[in-house]
Amino acid sequence: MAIAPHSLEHLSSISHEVAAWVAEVAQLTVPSAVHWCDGSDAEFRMLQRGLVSSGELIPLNESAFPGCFLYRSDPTDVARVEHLTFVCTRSRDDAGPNNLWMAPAEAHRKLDDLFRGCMRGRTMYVIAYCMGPLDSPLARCGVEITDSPYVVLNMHLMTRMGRAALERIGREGSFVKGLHSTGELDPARRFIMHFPEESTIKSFGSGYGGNALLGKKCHALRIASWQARREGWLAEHMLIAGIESPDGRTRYVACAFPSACGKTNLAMLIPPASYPGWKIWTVGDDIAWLHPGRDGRLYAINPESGYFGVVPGTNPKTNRNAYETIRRDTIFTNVALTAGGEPWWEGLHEGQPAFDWRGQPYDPANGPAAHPNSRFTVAAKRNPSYTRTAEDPDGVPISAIVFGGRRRTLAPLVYQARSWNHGVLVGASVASETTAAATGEVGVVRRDPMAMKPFAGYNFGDYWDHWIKVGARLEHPPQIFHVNWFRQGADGKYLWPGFGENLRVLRWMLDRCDGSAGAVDTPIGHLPGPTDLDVHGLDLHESTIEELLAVDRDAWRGEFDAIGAYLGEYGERLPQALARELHESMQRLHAR
Ligand code: OXD
Ligand code: MN
Repeated sequence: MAIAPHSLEHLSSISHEVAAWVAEVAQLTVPSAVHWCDGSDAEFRMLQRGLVSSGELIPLNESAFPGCFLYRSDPTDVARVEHLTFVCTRSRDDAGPNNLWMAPAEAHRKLDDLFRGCMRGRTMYVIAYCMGPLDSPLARCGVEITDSPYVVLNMHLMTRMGRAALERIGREGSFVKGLHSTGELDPARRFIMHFPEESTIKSFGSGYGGNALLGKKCHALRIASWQARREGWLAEHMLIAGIESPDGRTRYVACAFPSACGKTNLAMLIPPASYPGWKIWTVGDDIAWLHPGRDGRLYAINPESGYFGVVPGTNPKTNRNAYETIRRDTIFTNVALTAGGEPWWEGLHEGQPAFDWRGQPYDPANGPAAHPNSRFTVAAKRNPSYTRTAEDPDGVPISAIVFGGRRRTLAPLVYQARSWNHGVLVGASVASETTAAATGEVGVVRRDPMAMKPFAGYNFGDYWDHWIKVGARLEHPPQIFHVNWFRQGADGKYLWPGFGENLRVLRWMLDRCDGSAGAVDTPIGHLPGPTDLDVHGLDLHESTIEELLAVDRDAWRGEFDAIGAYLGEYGERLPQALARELHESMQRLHAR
């Protein structure tokens, strides 16, 4: 078996450490061949052709969807598996109550037993990748070893991978090690293990995005959040968008919403007709790495270079940019198929499904035609609202941080935190209804601090402390807000029109950052007063606006009791400053 990098033989800078680790993994997993990915388009097409001939990738209607393919995953392997995802630190307390924990030695033993000989008869792919622009000092590299060519194709779209990343690793010497095998896709032999102290990930038994594209959640959030704490920055589950106003200024926001709560839609928002001269630029739709800059502001890079977005619901009204982006050079996973070989999903509002996501003739009795967590993978540059600033090595300056969740009741449309530390409390208090992005019950409210519950690679108590410390270093910190686009009336209908109209709310936030918009002070923060939010031209009854901006003190007292109980679980690790914010919020709520 050849383990020397054929296609990369002219590369003298392959680090000894990468080569040694690849040899060690090959010895454990016994592949029949080792392919060092060079990241070229020729390689991408070659792997695509291979998957088409094995029947794993289905070419879609070439005239309507040029360069697009459908991939059907194993029906048991369609989402992240939080109940099988572990953080393996020497001390259990470092992983915290927010993570499942296993002792590193035990986790290595368990996983190495699974990996032993698992690539027999398969090719092992070595993917060197860079999270962030290749020339950015804020970017970090990793190497994923996988036996899944589908993973290679996705990593090609989602990261800067191949030769250039390998060269950077050769120069820097450091990289995150990610070992992945689909195994037999047996849910009983599926684990996603993180060893932050060793910058290592081991993932076995799943081919699904968040479990298998190790640059994404495993590296760019779980391992990176640990590295970020050590190095003084933040790795967050946030979109990054630039908002250009008619005066030509572009200001950037970073927004943390739980999975499948509209980050991609907001990042690609198209301003409504009533907002001429406004434009939204997409820097990222899922992950932000935030660094204090020398000028006292917070700067963000998007470590990814593609989107792995939720398909259902995408249509020209909800997200025209995404709808257009995914009409070419896209990998669809688990969508339905029309008789004409076009992809189909619920909420598309055109065409008819002929085959469901499992490939069975469509029968509504079997549930949705497309899986609710079906996905598109596509390069970010395909997006009409893509901006070159996504390649800026220094990142973009952030004016506002926005937290949000999916709440039928309670949380108003928008409110602003009083200060950075109060904003950390607002973020730590995020709760949201669960979605199909993770295996488990859907629609149950759970605490999801900073939308990072599934992704923080260490104890949330230490994480909030780190947030507070980062804030203290910022002379010009972003303002912090909370939004809830999902508030429903008694009839179960959404109160706020959402989508493009969300720009009205973003505008209020930016005006608050400038000090030019009004607000009323409430116990939970600053809310727009009746005339502060631009609702001109919206078909919204005055009472609906009142409901959207109402703060029900009784209900919030109950909420804060629940927040207090939740934060109490972090015991001694809960930072004093956060406990103080909590106490002061409660006092305000109980004041007459
Ligand atoms: C994602 C997720 O895939 O959050 O982005 O699950
Ligand atoms: Mn996500």
